[in-house]
Amino acid sequence: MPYFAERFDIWDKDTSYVIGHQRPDTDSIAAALGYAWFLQQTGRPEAQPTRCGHPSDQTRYALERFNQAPPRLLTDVAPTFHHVAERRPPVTTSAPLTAALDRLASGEDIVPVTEADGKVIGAVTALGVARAYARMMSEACAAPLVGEIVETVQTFQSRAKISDHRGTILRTEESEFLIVDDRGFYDGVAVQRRLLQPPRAKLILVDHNELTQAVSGADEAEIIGVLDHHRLGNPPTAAPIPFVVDPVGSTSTLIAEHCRSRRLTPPRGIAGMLLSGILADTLVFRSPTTHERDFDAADWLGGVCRIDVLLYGEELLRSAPGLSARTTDDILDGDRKEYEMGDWKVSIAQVEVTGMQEVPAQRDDILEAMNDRLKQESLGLIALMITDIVTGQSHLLALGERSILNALPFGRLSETEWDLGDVVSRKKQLAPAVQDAIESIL
Ligand SMILES: [Mn+2]
Repeated sequence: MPYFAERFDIWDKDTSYVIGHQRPDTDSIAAALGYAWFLQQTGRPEAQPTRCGHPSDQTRYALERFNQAPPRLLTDVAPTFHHVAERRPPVTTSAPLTAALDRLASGEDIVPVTEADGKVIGAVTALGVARAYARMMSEACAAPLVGEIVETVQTFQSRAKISDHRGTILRTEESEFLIVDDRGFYDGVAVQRRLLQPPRAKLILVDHNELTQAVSGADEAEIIGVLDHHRLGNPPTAAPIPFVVDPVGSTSTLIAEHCRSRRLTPPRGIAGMLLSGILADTLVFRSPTTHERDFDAADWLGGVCRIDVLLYGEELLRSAPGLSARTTDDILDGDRKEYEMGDWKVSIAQVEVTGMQEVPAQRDDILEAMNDRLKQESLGLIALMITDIVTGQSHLLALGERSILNALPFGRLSETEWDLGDVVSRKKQLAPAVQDAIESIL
């Protein structure tokens, strides 16, 4: 499974990352690929598609169908020590002391010292030199090598987040620190003044605009653009940014429209992914979130990639494996979103099935796992919306504050299950209904 052979990657300050929400769905992945392509064509060559979670089975089906690699994984965008490391050349332990003295004299507080292979030993400091000089005077010995006067100085790991160490950085007397990688090899020197104002990752959010749904560390990044179709919950920005939130059926629709208005035809793979994003988010136009513009965009994209839109749509929806083939964690966390409603944190997961008969065998396990998350995440409500994509009907499993559960405006089937009828959209139908229920009991 090549998608999971992933390693931690540090962000680069010269790249603009086009990134979807956590636990990405097909629209979120498609939008990252499609919008990064669009930006690259329109004067932002530094735009790069990214994701902050694993592609779902459905998304992987679409990626394979259109021969596309998933966007690059970026799990955290907080500034790290690596981002401020100045690559001053180190001196080795066997070098004469004069190699370090000139550098101290020219204003460096610490001169990094490594073994010949680059492993960090410490640093030459003015204090270390003074001590060595005093010893030389009293014992009349020869001028020492660097290795004989090296001092231990405050050292940080390249990948550590600066924000996790702000207290130490502020309290310490020193103003320069050594930065080493996981294996202890030299990465650079960090200066306090730079640490207090590190560079920030540039993010263009697609398919979401709330920080609670964004990649970890987004609160320390610079949001330079938003393209979305969800409710507003965005953070304030320091400068004005391009910000598009348009209530159509998918973010992919907005990207297709951007391309058309600039007379740009995406390559077949990108067009196919954008089409997949529209079909997945609108449940092949059955969701009430569907807009006339989604049909138009899908029609155009279908032409670009020469595919029967409706036929492919059904194929895509059915590509998700049944409940029994999935783990409880995957069912619950595969597509779960968190909201602030009233004074409560509310988490709503969504899963698609091809028949409600799949539910009973899984119900107890799912409820138990929901109960764990309810406690661990201090939620007021956790809910799983189960949508039958064949009939367009949904059920809801929910646990949480009794007052919220009692206020839910749906037919209650049991203590923990509701019949939602033809409600199929979390965004347009379920989440607003839950929000109203919570406001009604405040
Ligand atoms: Mn979407």
